[in-house]
Amino acid sequence: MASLGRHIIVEYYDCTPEILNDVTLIQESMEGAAEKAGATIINSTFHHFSPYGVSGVVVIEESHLAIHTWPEYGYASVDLFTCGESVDPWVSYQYLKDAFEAGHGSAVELKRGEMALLSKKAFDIQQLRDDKSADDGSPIRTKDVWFTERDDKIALSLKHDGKLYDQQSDFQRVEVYNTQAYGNMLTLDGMVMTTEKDEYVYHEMITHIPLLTHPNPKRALIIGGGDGGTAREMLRHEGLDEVVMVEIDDKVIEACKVHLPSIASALDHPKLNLIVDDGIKYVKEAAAGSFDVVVVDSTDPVGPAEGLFSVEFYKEVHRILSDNGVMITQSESPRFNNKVFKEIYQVYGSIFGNERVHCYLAYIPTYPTGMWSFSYSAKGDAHPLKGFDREKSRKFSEVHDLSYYNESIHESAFALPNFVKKMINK
Ligand code: SPD
Repeated sequence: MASLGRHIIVEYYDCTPEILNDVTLIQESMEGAAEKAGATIINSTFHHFSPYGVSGVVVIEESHLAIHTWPEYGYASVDLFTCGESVDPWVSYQYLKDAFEAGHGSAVELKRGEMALLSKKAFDIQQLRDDKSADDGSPIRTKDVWFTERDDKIALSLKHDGKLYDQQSDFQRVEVYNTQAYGNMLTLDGMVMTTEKDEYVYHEMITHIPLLTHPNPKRALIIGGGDGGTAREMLRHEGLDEVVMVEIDDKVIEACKVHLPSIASALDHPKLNLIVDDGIKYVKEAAAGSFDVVVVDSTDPVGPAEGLFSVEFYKEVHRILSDNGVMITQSESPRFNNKVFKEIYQVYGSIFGNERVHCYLAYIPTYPTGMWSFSYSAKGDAHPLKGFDREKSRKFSEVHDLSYYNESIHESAFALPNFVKKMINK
């Protein structure tokens, strides 16, 4: 053998974009390519990036296979590096070409570690031996597959054991991952929406703050909220006569009923009027003064939710609120989406009046930066803190065995750090 290793640098063009964006499929294909070529896998690590792209590596006893994909260009760049005689990297090359449905592939082979240029050094092999192997001496195989949500500066990664649901709806890509730390997790267009283990923070905070401070809420409206968490929390309030929920995407409802049943548990509740339609249209057509509480449980302001962040929409929400009505929205992260965050509060202030708009915070580990905000805008005199009935809130939290909300959290959530106050002129 003339060299220690063979390194094939590969380009795959005109591949199927959906395949190149599917982290699980790519991880399986890369592992399959290693096995087919006769390699012994030790570890694999794969990341999906939001909105597109996968990077990963399979470490084999005989070196590694690495990949980076650009689904939007149908392009993948792959390194196949093997050493020894037992593995043929060209077998992996052909295997991956088929797996990615590449229209065209090109590859160059480099010899790594030319024997003619090498000479053996003396060293104590015992000291270099890795003790992380099984009793029989074989390496222990591990696998890491990661979902990553990121912008160009910050990323949040969650390790998962695979995807349970994956559908392109008319509006967005709906996926459910089985994460190791946070249980099943819903993502829309690659952005984390909710997870089984920390959903209670968001859903308790978006509902109980308005419903425990509005003087007498009878009719409530949820715009979005297809996972069902907001409806589940609202329906704990027995004084409500009706909760209307308008979700645009029936695939979100379907995915959550099957894979996030603890969150979707109230979607068949008799007091819930669940409508699959465009929330913007619903609000436009609703009668003036017809709701006491409106909760906008939206995704981030991209894709189908964009219109839910417009001045026109909020004016319509203001119109359909009753005299004492309260609008609550998820208002993004002051740290992550600071531009949107500022704009949101300017718009609410211009519609409801700045003194009737309040911001509160909660800590949600699976959202970018973990610091998340909600807005409370009152049409009339409802106020989140003035006249707040602590005892009623304490009892409510105790009776329903809530996991995040209680009377002290209610009050302290409105205490804002100075940098947040400054951003929204409070
Ligand atoms: N970046 C995450 C924003 C998610 C807001 N909506 C979550 C829906 C939960 N019902």
